[in-house]
Amino acid sequence: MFLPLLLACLEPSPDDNLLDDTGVDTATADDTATTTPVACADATATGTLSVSFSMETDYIASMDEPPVGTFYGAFYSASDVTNTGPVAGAEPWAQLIVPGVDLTDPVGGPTAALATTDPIPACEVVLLGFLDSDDNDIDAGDPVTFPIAPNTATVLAETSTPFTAFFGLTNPG
Ligand SMILES: [Ca+2]
Ligand SMILES: [Ca+2]
Repeated sequence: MFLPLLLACLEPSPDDNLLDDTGVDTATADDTATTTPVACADATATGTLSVSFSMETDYIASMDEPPVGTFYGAFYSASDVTNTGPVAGAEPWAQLIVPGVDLTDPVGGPTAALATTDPIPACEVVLLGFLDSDDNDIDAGDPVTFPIAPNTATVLAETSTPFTAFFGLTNPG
């Protein structure tokens, strides 16, 4: 019964538009926002993510404290986040706060599944967040999730999908 919903999510990717390219460049900022692979705002079904954590071991070696603490983050529409963070006005679909994240055994993880998100639209999302390894909110040296793969996930309707957040670097400051 979910097939129509899934099909509804399979909107053309930006690359598909090449087939329709008339050679006239009419792209605008608004066009960019409406040619995302999956439009979360249009999704009519929801699913959840079962979240584990992992981290680049080279960055663990550079930290002043063990990579242990509370994770603070949120899932956004993948199309709402750039390398510098959420675009203006972007609202997260689900907050994620997970105490007790411990990436020391095994070093770098992955951990077991430590949390399940609230229901999220069945679409492509990205996780933006940090591990507060020194218990003082976000600051220099805290592990962070860069908002690109593998911190992207496709939420499937009525399904809890495994997802491993990846701290690929530490906050430069
Ligand atoms: Ca901190
Ligand atoms: Ca820190």
